[in-house]
Amino acid sequence: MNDLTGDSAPRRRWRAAVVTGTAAALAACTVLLLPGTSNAATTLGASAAERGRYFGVAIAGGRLSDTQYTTIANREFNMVTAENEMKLDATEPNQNQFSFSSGDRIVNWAISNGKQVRGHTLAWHSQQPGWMQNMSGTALRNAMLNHVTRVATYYRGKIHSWDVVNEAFADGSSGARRDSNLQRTGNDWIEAAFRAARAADPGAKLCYNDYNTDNWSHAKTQAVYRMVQDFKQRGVPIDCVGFQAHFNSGNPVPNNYHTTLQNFADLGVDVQITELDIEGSGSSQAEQYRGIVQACLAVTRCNGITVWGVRDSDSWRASGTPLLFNGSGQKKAAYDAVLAALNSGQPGPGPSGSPSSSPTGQPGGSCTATYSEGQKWNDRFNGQVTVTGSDNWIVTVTVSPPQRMIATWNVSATWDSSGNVMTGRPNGNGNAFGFTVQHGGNWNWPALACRTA
Ligand code: 9MR
Repeated sequence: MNDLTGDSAPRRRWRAAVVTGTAAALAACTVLLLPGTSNAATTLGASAAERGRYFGVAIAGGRLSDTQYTTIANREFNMVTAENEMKLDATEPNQNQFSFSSGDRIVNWAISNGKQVRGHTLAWHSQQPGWMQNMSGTALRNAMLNHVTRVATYYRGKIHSWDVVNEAFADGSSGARRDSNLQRTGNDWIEAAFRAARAADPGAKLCYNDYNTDNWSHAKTQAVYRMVQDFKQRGVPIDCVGFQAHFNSGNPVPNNYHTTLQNFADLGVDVQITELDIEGSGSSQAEQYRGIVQACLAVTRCNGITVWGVRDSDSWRASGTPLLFNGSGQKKAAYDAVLAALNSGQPGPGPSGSPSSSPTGQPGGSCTATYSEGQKWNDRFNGQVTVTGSDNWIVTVTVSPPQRMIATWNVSATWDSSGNVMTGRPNGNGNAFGFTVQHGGNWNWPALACRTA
C-alpha cells in the first residue's frame, strides 16, 4: 500500500497495473502507465472533481429523449437532481401508493452514466399531492414521516444527499417559520423528518434546503442558521445546508456570499449550492457566476454546485436566460467563467502533492489504456485513463474493496453487479476519461483492461 502521509517532497509511486479478464476477452489489449499531464480540465464535472467537489445539474425526465440535452448533461456534470420527479406529488400520488417510475428514470440515467444523485425533496409545503394538502394534525405528521421513511428507504444507497426539508422559513424580516400545514403540526416537524430520514438511509447526507438564504445579513438566513446551530447542539441528524441560489436583479448575488457559506460550514455542516441560476446575459452574468464558484471553492466544506437546468430553454424561468448553455446548446460566457474559476481553484485537500504516474505495461496491440494518478484526498483519489490505438474502445476499470468508484467523467460507464468493475465506452468526448475512487484506506491503483468493440 502506498504511504501517502509523511514528508512533503514530491513523490512518484511505481506500481504495475494488473490486467484483468480472460485472455480471449482481452485480446489485443495492453495497459500502459505513463507520466500524467497537468492539462486543465475541459468539463465542469471533471474540474470540480479535481477540487474534491461535484458539479451537478437538474434533469427533467421529459427531456431525456433530447439528444442535445443528454449529450451536454452527460459530458459536463457528475451529479444529478430530479427537477420534479422525486417530489411528494410525484412519489406518493395517493396515500400509501408510491410511484417511483419517473424518479427511477432519472436515477437510472444518472447511475448508468456514472453520476451521483441528490434527492429532492422529502418534505415540503409545496407540490404536495392533493390528499396531503387536505390533511392536518397528527394524521399529517404521520403521513409526512411515512413518506420520508418510504421514499428514503426505496432510494437507500443511491443518494449522495437528500433535501430532507425544503423551504420551511418565511421570506421577509420576520425570521419565522413559513406557515404551512406541516408547520401547524408542531415546530418539531423538521427535526422529526431528519430523524426519519437518517433511520431510513444512514448513508445519505441530510440537508436542509432553502432560497433567499444567500445574504448573511438577511433575517431568513439568520433564522436558518440558528436552526442548524440548534440542531447541531441537540444532536438532530443534519449534515448539510443547501443554498438554492436563484438570482436575478431583485435578488442579486450578495457581496457577503462567501461569509454566509463559511459561517454555516463553521457550524459543522457541509454546504451545497443546490439550484443555481442567475438571470442575465453576457459578461455581467458571467462575473456573477464566477463569484459564486469562487465563493464555494473558498469554503472547504462547500461540496458542490448544481445548476437548475441544462440550457436556458430548459429553465423554469427561461425568459431570464439564467443558465450556462443557450437554447442551441452552446456554451455561454457564463460557462467559460465557471470553468475558468473551477480550473483556477485550489486542488482538493489531501496528503499528496501534484499528480504522479509511472510507466509499465505491454505496448502493442490495437488498444492501449494509459493510467495516470490524479488528485488525492484523505478519503478518495482521482484517476485518469487515456486510450490510444482505437476510437472504438471498451476499457474496464476494476477497483478493489473497500474502494468504490463514486464518479466518472467523459465516459459512458456501466458497472457489474459487484460494483467493483466499471466498463467504460466513448461518450463522444474523446479518448480520455477520469474517475473518482473512494478508497477506504486502500490506495492501490485500479486495474485497467482495454479491448476494442
Ligand atoms: O423547476 C421546477 C419547476 O419545473 C416546477 O414547476 C416548480 C414547481 O414548484 O419547481 C421548480 O423547482 C423548484 C424547486 O423544486 C425548489 N426550489 C425552487 C425551484 C424553482 O421554482
